[in-house]
Amino acid sequence: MQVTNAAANTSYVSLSSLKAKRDVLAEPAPAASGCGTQGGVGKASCGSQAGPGDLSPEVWEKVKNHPCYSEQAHHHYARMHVAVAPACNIQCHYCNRKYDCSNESRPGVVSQKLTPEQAVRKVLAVASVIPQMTVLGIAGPGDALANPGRTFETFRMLQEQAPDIKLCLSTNGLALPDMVEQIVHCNIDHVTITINMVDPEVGEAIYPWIFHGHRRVTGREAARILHERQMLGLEMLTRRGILTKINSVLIPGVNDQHLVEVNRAVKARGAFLHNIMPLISEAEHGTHYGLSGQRGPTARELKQVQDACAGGANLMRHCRQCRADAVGLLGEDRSEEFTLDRIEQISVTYDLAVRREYQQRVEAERTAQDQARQQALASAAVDAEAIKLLVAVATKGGGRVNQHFGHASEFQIYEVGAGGAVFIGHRRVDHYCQGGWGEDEQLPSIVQAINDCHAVLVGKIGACPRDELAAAGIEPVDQYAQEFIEKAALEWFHGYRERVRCGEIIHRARGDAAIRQGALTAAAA
Ligand code: CLF
Ligand code: SF4
Repeated sequence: MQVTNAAANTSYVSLSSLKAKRDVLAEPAPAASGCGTQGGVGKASCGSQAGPGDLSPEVWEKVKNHPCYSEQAHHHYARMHVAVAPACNIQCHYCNRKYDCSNESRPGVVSQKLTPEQAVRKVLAVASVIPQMTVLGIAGPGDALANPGRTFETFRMLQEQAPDIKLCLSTNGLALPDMVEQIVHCNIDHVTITINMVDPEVGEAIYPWIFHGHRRVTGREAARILHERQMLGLEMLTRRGILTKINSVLIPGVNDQHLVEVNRAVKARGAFLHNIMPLISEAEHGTHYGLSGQRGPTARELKQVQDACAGGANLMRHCRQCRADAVGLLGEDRSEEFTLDRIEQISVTYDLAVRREYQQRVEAERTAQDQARQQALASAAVDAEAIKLLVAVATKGGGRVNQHFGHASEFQIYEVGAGGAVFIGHRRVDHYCQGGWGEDEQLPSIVQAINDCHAVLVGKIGACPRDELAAAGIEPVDQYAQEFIEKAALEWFHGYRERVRCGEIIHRARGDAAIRQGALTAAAA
């Protein structure tokens, strides 16, 4: 696959036509987009890897404990979704309405659709059990803004009862321009828009129809209207100071070469982050793409497109494509603990002081993690060698290497070089350990999932997987158990480089890896 790097602000809607519409909008607030610093290995950037030194105090306040908007925060803070929005106003070829919204959620039937009252009760129950839950998102199972009554009523009631919880919503953008004032009124600080194209010719291969202006519109006309509404909505949010994240589904052969253009177009309109996600298209989900054989990208293809967007809108790389009723840290799903039956039995004690105290402890841990990373960088002798490689990490959260290899349901992937260790993604796997014994049949699929990595850092590992990983050329490393991830990755890397330098080993590039589809659903089954 070729990915062009051409910067293109050539989106379909002309800025002059947007300007005419904009003139009727409210007085603009300062744009909320990040600063212009560039990301790179070992260097903080605006967007998901930014720290307090990279952002204005107001923006940092909004992102510091939002697990999707801050990569660092996602190790420590949780989000939850409430499934109050069942309807949708468009059709995407990667979606089957029996399943969660594929653009924001892993396919799998939403276990329970909730009324706003049930949703608020659930949020308060979760907040009293999980003090690190800081964000409520509404992300389906349809489109949040195609169900405005239920969506805004949920936010309004929650804001009254739990004002410290950040409010977040996800939309396809069709209804967005009509809803910006309500979004502002409800104090919703974070909005995700799924934008897969800025050219209706590309769009008509993704969207068979939309429902707009009391009628169903098909073909290129549907894609044109959707595109214009998405761009207008994004600009309106930027002008009102609301942080926006753009989700794009990477569909090989359809929009893979086009997403660089999308990235440039959304950056020009003030998007804070761009999240390029792999298409999920297993045939059993019953989507058009799944049934017609449209494949998702490999890990390398995904990374190539993400890397080609460097210099444009800042990228989020830690998305877990979570369910519309997900609860917990990204990558874990505790929704089963909070079904309607179960929350009836939870004594809800929403205590702001307890939550604040817990979050202060988390902040102290984050500071220690940052200091450990800085020390590891400072003690590293920088040389001219350009070795850069990937390592997989087994972690239960907290930013530490603290998961047994056999218990990992995902591995976090870091790109490590002389300048630092940067999170670039994750790979879902089935547990190797099945209740006390190793499941050898799982091992090849785990190796396939991290096949592009030179090492896997784990809290602990058994002899059998250790040997098989080594045979596949992936070094199993357990000597950094309980250490902070970046520090551990850098220390291992410097040892690796020394071994290369003294001729003990030869550095070789690794191959591609498979992105596992639907693994969370499989694990939960
Ligand atoms: Fe939910 Fe989305 Fe808000 Fe996050 S998820 S509405 S911004 S609180 Fe996050 Fe989940 Fe990825 Fe979405 S990991 S699918 S980006
Ligand atoms: Fe499905 Fe979401 Fe697309 Fe609507 S916007 S069709 S719910 S993926």
